[in-house]
Amino acid sequence: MSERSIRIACAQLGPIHLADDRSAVVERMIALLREAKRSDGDLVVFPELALTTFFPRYFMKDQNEVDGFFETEMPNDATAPLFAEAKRLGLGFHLGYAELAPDGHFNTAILVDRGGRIIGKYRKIHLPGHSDHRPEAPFQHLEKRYFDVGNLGFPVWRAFGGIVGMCICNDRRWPETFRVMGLQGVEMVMLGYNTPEHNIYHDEPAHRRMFHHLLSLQAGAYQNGTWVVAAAKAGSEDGHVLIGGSAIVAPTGEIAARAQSAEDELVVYECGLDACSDFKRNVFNFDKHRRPEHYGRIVEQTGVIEPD
Ligand code: ING
Repeated sequence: MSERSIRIACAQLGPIHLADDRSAVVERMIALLREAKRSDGDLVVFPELALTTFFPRYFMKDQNEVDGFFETEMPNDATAPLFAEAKRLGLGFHLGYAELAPDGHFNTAILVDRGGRIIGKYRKIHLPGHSDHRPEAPFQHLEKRYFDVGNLGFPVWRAFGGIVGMCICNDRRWPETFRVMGLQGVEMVMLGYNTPEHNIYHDEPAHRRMFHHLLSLQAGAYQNGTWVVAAAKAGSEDGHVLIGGSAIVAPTGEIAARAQSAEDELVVYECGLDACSDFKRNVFNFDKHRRPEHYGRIVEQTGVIEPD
C-alpha cells in the first residue's frame, strides 16, 4: 500500500499592521497559495487571526471597535477570493480568524477542503492574558476580554487521507490539548499562533520564547505520535514584535522543517502519516500503557491543591 502522506505548505505571515486592510492580507495569502501549488502542496496552513493585526494587544472600550476585527460570515467578501483561488488550485487550507457568531465571540480556526468546503471548525479553549485594562503595561493581552472560551472541544476529522485536528496558539502549551486529540487517533495537528517576543510578566531572553514554543510543539508531537504544523504571524506589527519559528514537527518530536524569516514564508514538507504508527503502536500505545484510574486530578481539579 502506498505511503499515506500530506504535502504540507506551512504559510507563515509577516506583520499585519492596524492600517492593513483584509484585502491586502488576502492578496499576500493568495501569493502563498500559488507558491504552495508550485511546490506541489496539498494543504496550506495559515496563522491564528490571520486577517488582521493581533488586536488583543490593544484596549478598546467601544465594543463596535472590537467587533470590527471579527468576521460574521465565512467566507465573506474579504475572504471569498482566497476560497476561490484555493479551490481553483485544488488546495485545502487552514485559516485562523476572529469569529462573531450567534453564540459568542471566538478565536476560531477552520479547515477547508480542496473543493472550498469548510469541513472542520475549532474555537480556542486556552485563552491567555487578562480581561482587565492594564494601562501601565507596554501592551495588553486581552484575549480573555474579547473572546469567549471555545465551545467545540478538541475534535478531529478524517480528511486529506488521515485523521487531522486543530488547536490555536496558547493551546499548544497545555499537554491536555494534544492528548485529547491523541486519544482520538490524531495524525496531524495544525495550529496558528501570534506570540509576542516580549514577556510583560517577567524578564526573559527572547531566545527562551522560541525555545518554549518549539518545546511545546515537539512534546505534543512525540507524546501523541502525531505531526504538528505551526504557522506564525511574525515580525513587528506597529512596533510590537511577534516571534517567527513556524515549523513542521514529525511524530518523532524532531523538527522536519522550519521558517528562516519573520516575513511571509512558505515551509513545505511531505508528511508521511504512517510514521505515526510506530509510536501509536509501541511506546505510546495508549490502550496498552495508560492508567486513567490514577489520573483523576487531571479532570477533577482546575488549580493546584498542595499537601497539608
Ligand atoms: N499568544 C501567546 C502564546 O501562548 C503567551 C501568549 C506567550 C502566553 C508566551 C504565555 C507565554 O503563544 C497567544 N495568542 O496565545
